[in-house]
Amino acid sequence: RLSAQLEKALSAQMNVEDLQSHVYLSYGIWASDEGYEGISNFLFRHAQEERNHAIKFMQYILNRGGKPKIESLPAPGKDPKNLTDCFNLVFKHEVDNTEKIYALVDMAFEEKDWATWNFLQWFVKEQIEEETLAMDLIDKLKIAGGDQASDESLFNLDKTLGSMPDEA
Ligand code: OFO
Repeated sequence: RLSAQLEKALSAQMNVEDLQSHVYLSYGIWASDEGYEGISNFLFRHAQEERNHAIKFMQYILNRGGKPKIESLPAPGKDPKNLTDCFNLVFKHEVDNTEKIYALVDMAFEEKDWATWNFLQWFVKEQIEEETLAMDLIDKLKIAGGDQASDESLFNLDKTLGSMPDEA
């Protein structure tokens, strides 16, 4: 069975993943409103992934005899100022989340809860992928010309992101 400390920490992370999902939904709404349908679609799919992460935490806590607690979530915060800001924010959210996952890994290690440690390895790997993906977004936008990009390059970038395959 999970320790009370890990149960609480994993449950808090479940809520963090849900908040991430809301943040990406809000960025997706912003992007759609700005006319970037492909980028919006990409962000909405990413929001769904974060939701799935929350469910993974929920299910794991239940499987280990714990009881996850759904908390009320703060509002996602301000809209991005432009696409560069949007992708930088996505990267920042992922880096912050990686730190949270590492803190959980540390806690599982301290407690010698190897089942939880093993469960968390999926997220360690996932975070590497998500940080790489976010850096890739930033690079793609830079190559397109950043916020000074022509309509044509933005149109192409929007199309590319809209058709990027789903992840886990
Ligand atoms: Fe993008 O992070 Fe979940 O774990």
